[in-house]
Parts: sequence; structure tokens; C-alpha cells
Amino acid sequence: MKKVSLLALGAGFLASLAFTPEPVLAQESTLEIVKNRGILRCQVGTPAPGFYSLSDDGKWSGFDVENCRAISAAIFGDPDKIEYQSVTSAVRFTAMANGESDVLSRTTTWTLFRDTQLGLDFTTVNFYDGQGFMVSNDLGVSSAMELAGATVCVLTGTTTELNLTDYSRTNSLDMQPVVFEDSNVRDSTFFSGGCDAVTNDKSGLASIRAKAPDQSIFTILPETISKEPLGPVVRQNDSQWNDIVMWSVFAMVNAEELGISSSNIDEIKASSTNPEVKRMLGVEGDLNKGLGLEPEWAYNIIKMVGNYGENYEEYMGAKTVMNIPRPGSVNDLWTRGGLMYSPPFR
Ligand SMILES: N[C@@H](CCC(=O)N[C@@H](CS)C(=O)NCC(=O)O)C(=O)O
Repeated sequence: MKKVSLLALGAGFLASLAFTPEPVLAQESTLEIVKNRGILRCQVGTPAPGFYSLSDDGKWSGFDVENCRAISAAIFGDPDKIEYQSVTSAVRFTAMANGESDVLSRTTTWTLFRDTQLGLDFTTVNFYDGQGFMVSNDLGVSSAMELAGATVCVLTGTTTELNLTDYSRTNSLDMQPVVFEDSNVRDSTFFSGGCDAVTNDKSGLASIRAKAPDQSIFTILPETISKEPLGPVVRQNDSQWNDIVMWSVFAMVNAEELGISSSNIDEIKASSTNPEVKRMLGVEGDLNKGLGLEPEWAYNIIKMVGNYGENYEEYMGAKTVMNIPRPGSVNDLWTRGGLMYSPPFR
């Protein structure tokens, strides 16, 4: 009896396959979910100057926020169809894995473990960084190697925490981690002398210092103890969504390389004879098709959000509180000796 019903089930299943011409997707794609919702859920961190700041009237801005806005512009032709989700570093990957966030754009380092064991995919790098230490000038040290036995404020769930342990062990420094989940508490503890040093990505240290009541009393030490390639993250096994996020960043980088900015884009769109420019801005060809977006997706990003260099200068550059000069750095364009490089728009 049992055998028969199983066979019947099998036959029914085969029959249903025979009458189902289209392959059925196991689950809705992130693009469909986002389009149907009409809002992109973009995860940022606890407010940190430069990367993701929150104004008194509830507006987010910053270098990583511009990735969220670029993705929104690419999908909706509107950079502000976004629900920002601000969670601590410690729970950021859980909020991605359980489907709460569509994308994570928040100073997150691409590592092998994170890329392969958390159900996530790293898309690309939008800021190359490395970890350092910051101390109060009063401490009188000029090198991390002088921090033997020092207490060091550090955020949990970060590569920072792991690198600190590695560095201390490698150099027999016996550093004493003082671990926090909330970056505000880490920062206020450091400012009030609760730790000898604070450690983070060097851009993160600039961001912490920007929050200090008196910035002049702190120094970032010269050592860079790790590689921290930072970039947006998506859930794995959604290749089209991965492509949308990745190519949204590339559109900003490639625009800079081609000399297209938010202010000159309309003029260039109307007059350029460069085929790559025409393809990228949706004047010619159908590069948008595979992404499932409108032909103007990249035009909208550049027009509404700007190119990579514009955003760098606005949030990270020498004229900002972050004061991380770009010329000749790893975050400059490859054509000027840096690592920012977009694959071709063809
Ligand atoms: N890049 C590291 C560290 C990330 C990190 O600590 N970011 C700093 C940037 S200022 C921070 O304090 N973020 C606030 C937060 O994570 O809530 C990682 O991916 O683990």
C-alpha cells in the first residue's frame, strides 16, 4: 500500500513537472521584494561621523549612506526610498541572514570567514583601510609597540577585536582589551580616560576623534596592523541582487574615471561621442537588462548621488572632520596609483 502511494506521488510529481514549462524559483528575489515593498532596507551602524551620521531631524548622511542612496536611485529613480536600519556591529550579520536588511553598508571588512560561513556575499570594496591605535597625547607614546600592558577599548563582533589579540600575541604586548557592544560607550569611555588606547580601522579612529570634545588631544599612532577592505554585503545565492549592489558602486567609480559628475552629467549625456559613456548612461545598448533595472539606472546614481570622488571629498576628504586626504592613497583611482577600479561598462 505504502509503495503504491509513493509511486503515485512520484508519478504526480513528474506529471506536474511535464506541465510546468517555466522553472519555479525557490524564493522571491531581493529585487522583487524591494520593488514590491517600495523601500530599500539598508543597514548602517551606530552613527559615526564620515560613514553614517544621523542629524537631529532624523536624516542619515555619509560615505556608506551614499551606497544605500545609489542602490535606491538605481532601482527607484529616487535616492531616498530607504528605511535605514541602525544596529550594532555585533548583530549586523544576523540582521542580514534573517532577512531583516536587504543590504549592509557600514564599514564592514571582507574576510574569508564572513564571505563563506555566514550565508553572505561581499560585493566589492568601497574603502580600503587598515587597523590602528589612537591614544591621548598625555600617554606620551609614539608607537603601538610602546603599548605593552595597555588597556585598549575595542568593539565586539569586529575584526578589530580579533586583530588586537593577534597583534598583542605576535608582539608579546599583553594588551588588555576592554570590550564594548555600543560604539558610543566605547568612545565616551576612551574620552574620559577609561582605556589607555582605542583601536579601530584608521578611518574609524578619525571618526571617533571627530566626536571628541577636544580633537587636538588625541593622536593616531603610525602602525597599520591589518588590511580592512570595507564594502557592502548581501545575502548569498542572489546573484542579480549582488550584481545590482556591486555595479552601483562601480557606476560611481567608473563615472569618476570618465570625468562624469552630478553637475556635468546632463551635458555629457547630451553631447558625448564616447560609446562607453553612452552605454553606461543608457543612451545606447541594453546593459541594464541583466540587472533588471531601467536603462537610466547608472545615470540616476551619478545625477542623484554623485561619482566616487565627489562623495569621498564630501565625507572623507581633507576638508571634512575625517580629514583623510585621498590623492595618491589606496582609495584613489587606479589611473592615479590607487586601487579604485571598475570593470568595463560593456
Ligand atoms: N571593519 C571592522 C570594524 C567595523 C567598525 O568597528 N566600525 C566602526 C566605524 S567608526 C564603528 O564603530 N562602527 C559603529 C558600529 O559598528 O555600530 C569590521 O568589519 O569588523
